[in-house]
Amino acid sequence: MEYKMRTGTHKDCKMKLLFFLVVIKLCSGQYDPNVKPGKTSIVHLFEWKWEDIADECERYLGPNGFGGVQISPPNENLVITKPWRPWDERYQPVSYQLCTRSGNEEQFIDMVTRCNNAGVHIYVDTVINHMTGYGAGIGNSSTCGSYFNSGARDFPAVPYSFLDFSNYKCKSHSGGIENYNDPYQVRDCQLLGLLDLALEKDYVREKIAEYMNNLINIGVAGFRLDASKHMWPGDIKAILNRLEDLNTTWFSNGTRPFVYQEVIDLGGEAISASDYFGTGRVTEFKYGAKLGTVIRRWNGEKMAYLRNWGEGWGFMPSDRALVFVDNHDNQRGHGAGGSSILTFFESQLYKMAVGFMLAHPYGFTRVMSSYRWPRHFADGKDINNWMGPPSNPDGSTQPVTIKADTTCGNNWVCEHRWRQIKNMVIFRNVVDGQALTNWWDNGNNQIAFGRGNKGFIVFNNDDWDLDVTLNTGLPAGTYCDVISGQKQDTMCSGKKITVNKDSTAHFQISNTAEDPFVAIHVNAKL
Ligand code: QV4
Ligand code: CA
Repeated sequence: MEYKMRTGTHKDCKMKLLFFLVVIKLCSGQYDPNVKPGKTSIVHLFEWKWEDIADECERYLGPNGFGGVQISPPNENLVITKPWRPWDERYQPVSYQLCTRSGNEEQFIDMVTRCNNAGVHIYVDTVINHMTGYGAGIGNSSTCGSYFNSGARDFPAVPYSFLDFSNYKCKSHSGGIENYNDPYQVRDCQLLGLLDLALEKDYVREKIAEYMNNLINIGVAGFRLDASKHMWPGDIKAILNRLEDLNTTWFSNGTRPFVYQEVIDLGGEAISASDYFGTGRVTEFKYGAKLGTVIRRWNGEKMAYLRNWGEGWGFMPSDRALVFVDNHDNQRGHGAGGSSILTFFESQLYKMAVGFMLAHPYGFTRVMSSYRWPRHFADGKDINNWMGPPSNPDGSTQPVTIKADTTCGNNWVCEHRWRQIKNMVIFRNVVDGQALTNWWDNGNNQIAFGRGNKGFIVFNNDDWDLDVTLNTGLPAGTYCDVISGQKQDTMCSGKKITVNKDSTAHFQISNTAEDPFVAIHVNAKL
């Protein structure tokens, strides 16, 4: 089984496997997130500038146990001015040169170096299914000024010509994807009018691998493969087979890049997430959609039903899943997920959802970090959902400023700096490897569970108070609740919880509390 799932992921795997059991781990690197030992999460610093990310790695992410950062696409993209500099222009590549609104190549190298040295790894959002849209135009309106002609399918800065695109294979009327139940259309036709690359071509594979190998040599730890559903698994495999091992300045010999593929599978389509298990992890979009429904108590859902959360809810195997409460698409009504998705706009419920995700053992976790935009609904749709990051009149991105209370300015939300979320990232590190234990629920929306003898969490999402004595599994002592406060030296700025000799503890959580949940772990013992 192991053998079957992992063959072909690296050129040499098959052969080495026959001789050395130990090589299995090296070959299976694409499932392993490549975070430093003891770290368990990454954060998506959506649209941040490279110099701000470098600072954040050193001053905040490293010291607080974050394993890595997913960055916005670093390669040259179309500059869109109508509407003014939307965020999604970064999903319209013009070349593989490293210059975007986030910074140039020198700044990129500096970020990767400084973050790696701070023990925080970089994961690149890689847009390789397509180039810019067919209708993008002719000229140099791209982030490094490279010339292109989208109508002629000419991108000399790569170079790609009309021979490198897959339109000759596409059988739909319009040349775009019209029917998501036809896997050929989904892979061979244009997604949203974006020029679809012929990934079966050796030349195209080589150009993409060159780009990704450049990133690997600079020192990145892995890749989010954008629009993976629109690429044939065999083509993805052929590209990954051309990738080098990670840079040995920071990673041990033979480490393969971590790969997580963006496949939106909410069920009911011809293509399923499992088609991509052979080439890496896959985004589990059911996770945020379902968790949002439960925490909102929609459709008769209750937190008590979370008892068998994970595979028990029809999700993919935990060791294949990349999980998140919201992402840059579904927090603003793009992509899939729908109205149940929780975001920073509903902060109280959002913190509970993220807290639950980070406490629960299922999947590899990604925390979202956003910028604020003036959401404006018309006919149920947010008409401002195209708006790019906080920017200056010339279009340059504004820096992430840090206030005295450690929150961010300039409309950067920095969810990852919210005390409750930051402390749950640490909680997940502390309980890493421990099984889910001591589940309790009231049959409704009050639940609690532990992670071995390392940590315990209690939620009250009912409309009445919680007042109960539970077995926590923890050693006796006084613990600091890391949601209402945190341990500072020998003091606790939040609630204190006393765990008795028999591991039981008494919990009281008002349903009107600012954060109606409590979390304790052995590193927050007083
Ligand atoms: C429009 C029309 C098309 C027409 C085309 C003609 O809608 O029907 O063919 O013009 O030129 C933007 C516009 C979109 C426009 C397109 C091309 O929104 O209306 O097409 O540009 O000009 C992001 C945004 C998209 C954006 C795209 C490129 O979400 O709105 O499109 O960037 O700028 C599916 C996929 C999944 C995908 C998700 C959004 O299975 O893979 O849709 N998610 C990823 C990224 C996402 C990104 C892309 C893929 C594309 O997470 O952020 O799309 O790289 O579910
Ligand atoms: Ca395609």
